[in-house]
Amino acid sequence: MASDLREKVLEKYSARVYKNRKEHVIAIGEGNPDTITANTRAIPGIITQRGCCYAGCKGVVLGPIKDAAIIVHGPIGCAFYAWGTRRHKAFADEKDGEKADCYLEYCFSTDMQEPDIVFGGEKKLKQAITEVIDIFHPAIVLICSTCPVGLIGDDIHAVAKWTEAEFGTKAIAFSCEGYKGVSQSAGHHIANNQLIRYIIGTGDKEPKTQYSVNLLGEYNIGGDGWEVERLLKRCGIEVVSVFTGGGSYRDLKNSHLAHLNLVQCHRSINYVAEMMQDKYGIDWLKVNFVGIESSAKSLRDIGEYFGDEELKARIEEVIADEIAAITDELDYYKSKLKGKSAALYVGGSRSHHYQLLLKDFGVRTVLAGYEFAHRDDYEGREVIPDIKPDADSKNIESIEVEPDPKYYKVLLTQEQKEKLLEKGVALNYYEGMFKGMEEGAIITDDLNHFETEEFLKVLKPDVFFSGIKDKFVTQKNGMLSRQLHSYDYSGPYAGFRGAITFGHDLVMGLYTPAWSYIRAPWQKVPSIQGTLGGE
Ligand code: CFM
Ligand code: HCA
Repeated sequence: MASDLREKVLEKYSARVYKNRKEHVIAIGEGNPDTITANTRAIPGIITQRGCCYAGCKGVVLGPIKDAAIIVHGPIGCAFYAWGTRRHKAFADEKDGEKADCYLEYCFSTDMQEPDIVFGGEKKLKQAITEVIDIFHPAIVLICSTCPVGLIGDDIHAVAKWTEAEFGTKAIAFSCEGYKGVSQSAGHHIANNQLIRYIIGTGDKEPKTQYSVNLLGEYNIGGDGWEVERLLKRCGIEVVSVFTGGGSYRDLKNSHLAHLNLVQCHRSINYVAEMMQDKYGIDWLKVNFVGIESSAKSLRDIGEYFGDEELKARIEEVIADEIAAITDELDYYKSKLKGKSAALYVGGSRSHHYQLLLKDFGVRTVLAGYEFAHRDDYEGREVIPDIKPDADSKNIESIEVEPDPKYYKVLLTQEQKEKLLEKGVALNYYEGMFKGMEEGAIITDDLNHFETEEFLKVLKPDVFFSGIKDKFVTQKNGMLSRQLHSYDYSGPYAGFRGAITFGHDLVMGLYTPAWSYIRAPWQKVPSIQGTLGGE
């Protein structure tokens, strides 16, 4: 039983750690609750796989904006981490027949040193901004702070104001010090807040067609965003802006003029979707372009939303054509993958989305978890526009940084829901990870290194999908590892064609079992073994 396997892993902890972790590790079914504790502090001393607030703000949400000069105010290591590791891609746009500005190849930083910590770093930040503007003339400067900036109190917001007054260049500051919140998630929120405050709504370029969308939470990892855009364009749907993979300040400015927001990664950008709904009345639709069934469903949902018969017919044609083009390969990869099992551990949405793609190939998920997701990413939720917080409700969910009462969400009773549906109020529905996972599978929130190794030993999946931090220990234990953050430099995996690339990569890995032939150093040479201390 999955519950027994869970106990086998967790029982090694001290009583205090056990009590904490058992709320984050849930065996599906077997009479267990379908609720989980998430988005709480990692236990000190435990090797979590999470990142920091700065990684979520600068690395994830802002990093891909190609025409912004993003200056990291902090040590160069932080600047490098959030520049050179995440695999978002972009092309410089054409502007007046020439290549427009694209700064993704540059890593701008104040390279903070000890004297800056002692005497303050604002002077150095102003110097860096002056140099960037002199050399590149960017349309916008974004300033991101790292931990020491918050500790010494440099006022980056005042420096942003100074930049605008001194050079007439738009500048926005992000107080995204790494230590804020409990993970990357706080950083997403900080980035989202500033985007809505200072960028969205500042342009006036109207969409060219009546079916225009923004693609939210699509970061173009391995070219996924390009594949999704290709599909949408084939259907006759205009993409106004992409938040933020391959996206630009030039386009984000006009995003409030689009007809609909499509949300791919809900975790990192739900705040923008909801704030745009509130401020500009733009509805949002949760989509998922990972997986064959999911991609088809997402396109159909868009057609339903616009309700135009011609558009719906075109969407059906595109789906049929895309599927016909991959059928032979799909059948082949299915025959190779059917019956295999997988474990997935990624940030905040892929561990759910990729289960659906694996299902398309007949691969079972035995364990899945998120680094920094919130309860709704696991349990699902319905978002009702314009419902103000109800003080008596027991089910109020809050956002962890700068809570704004307007964005508190109330989970409704079935009766309330039906009433709203009768009135024709659209419910934005977000499925969550629990639904669709099989009885006996295990969900792990904030999976740590110890649990990773132990769960892989007891569950023995054929492949572990995760990130760079746990890749090598997985391989050294003789198991196939595939990275779901960077796709191990393959991709795109989105859409119909992407599914085939994914199937190909997985078959290649599983049928080349090189890692099972190696013996890890600790298996050859006796090493000291310890046990976790109890209380
Ligand atoms: Fe969204 Fe992402 Fe993810 Fe995320 Fe990330 Fe990423 Fe991820 Mo790495 S925005 S939550 S903070 S889908 S960087 S593109 S792969 S952990 S599962
Ligand atoms: C981040 C970025 C990351 C890290 C990937 C990994 C990404 O969280 O700071 O750990 O392999 O996708 O690049 O999630």
